Amino acid sequence: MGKNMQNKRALITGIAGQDGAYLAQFLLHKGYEVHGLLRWDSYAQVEDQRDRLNTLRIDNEINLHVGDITDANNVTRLISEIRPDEIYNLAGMSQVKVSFETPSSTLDINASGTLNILEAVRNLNMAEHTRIYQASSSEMFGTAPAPQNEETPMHPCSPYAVSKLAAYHLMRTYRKSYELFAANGILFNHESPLRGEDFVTRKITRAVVEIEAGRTEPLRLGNLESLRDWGAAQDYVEGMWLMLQHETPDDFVLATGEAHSVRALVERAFAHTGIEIKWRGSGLAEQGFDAKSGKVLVEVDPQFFRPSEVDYLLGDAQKAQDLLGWKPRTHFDALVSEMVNADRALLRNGDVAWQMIG
Ligand code: F7E
Repeated sequence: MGKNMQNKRALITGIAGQDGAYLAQFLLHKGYEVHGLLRWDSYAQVEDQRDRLNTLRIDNEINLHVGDITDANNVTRLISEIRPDEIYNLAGMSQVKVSFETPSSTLDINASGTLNILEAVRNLNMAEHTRIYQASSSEMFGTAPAPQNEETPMHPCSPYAVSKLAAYHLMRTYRKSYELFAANGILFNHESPLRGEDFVTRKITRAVVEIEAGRTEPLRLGNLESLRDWGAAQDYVEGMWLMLQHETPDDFVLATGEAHSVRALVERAFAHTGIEIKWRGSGLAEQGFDAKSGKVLVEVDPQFFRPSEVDYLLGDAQKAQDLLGWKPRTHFDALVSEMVNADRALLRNGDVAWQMIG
């Protein structure tokens, strides 16, 4: 797709991820020329990264570049060649549990990667031309009491959260020091049928449809008590865009204002297939079973616990509503139903992968 009347050009790092794909789709609809960064691991990996863009049937409409945000030279060259009006930095290591295993690379990708983008825009004297969005995270609040908003002091408790908090402060520092248009979107959990299967929502919806189709292995999960504010990714990418259209750069929470436990998510997803889950036992011995057949469908597995857990995230997105006119459209129940239905369709099409789910 070429330039358009509006002539706006966006660069999305992390375009292969859930948010990258939906944001690309959203910006294409708005008439943007969309550029996206794919990480180089191997040729096969680069091809795999097109999966979500293929699913949305937009991969031919995007200018894809191979690169790496941890490579400052690469980032500077790409930004100077593309000269984007808007950069959405969605690239990152996004798995909180994995960050405990790979803290150094997590810091490198999430914090130094963001710094590379800020420095490139500064050094190329593009501060007046280019607006930057940073994918900050509700995980930065950590153990801070709920509900959390832009004023809540942050108490991160994972390498992931610390890396995101560093990037958040770099954005604020560059905004103040160099008058860069640098906006942080502090997004609470947001999900969709394109969510990776290692996040709890998608892990649950996939397992539920597989169990419905005859899988006998129970679904194994970690902490059933954690509370999260789960919204829909497609609603949230619109909020990212709105932040860069605002007259001044600022920080905004995007959230639904409703929290549910992992346990409630399990119950809701099974309910969608007509199964009522009952619980017995406690701690690691707790089991979820089918109220009708008595079959054990859910077990607790210590391998899915984290060294330290964020118990309760519940966002207050009043500021985004007041200043950006942003509001989430999708309710939790509808989101879970949509994800279960999408996984059913995938399964019908022969995409059986329950051995991948732990
Ligand atoms: O975990 C619990 C787990 O991995 C949600 C990322 O997008 O949102 C996401 O981070 C909760 C946690 O997401 C399993 O302990 C129980 O309390 O789906 P999750 P997350 O860690 O909240 C934030 C906003 C981000 O920024 C991140 O990038 O579910 N949980 N059992 C489990 N979680 C997983 N993954 N697998 C389990 O078996």
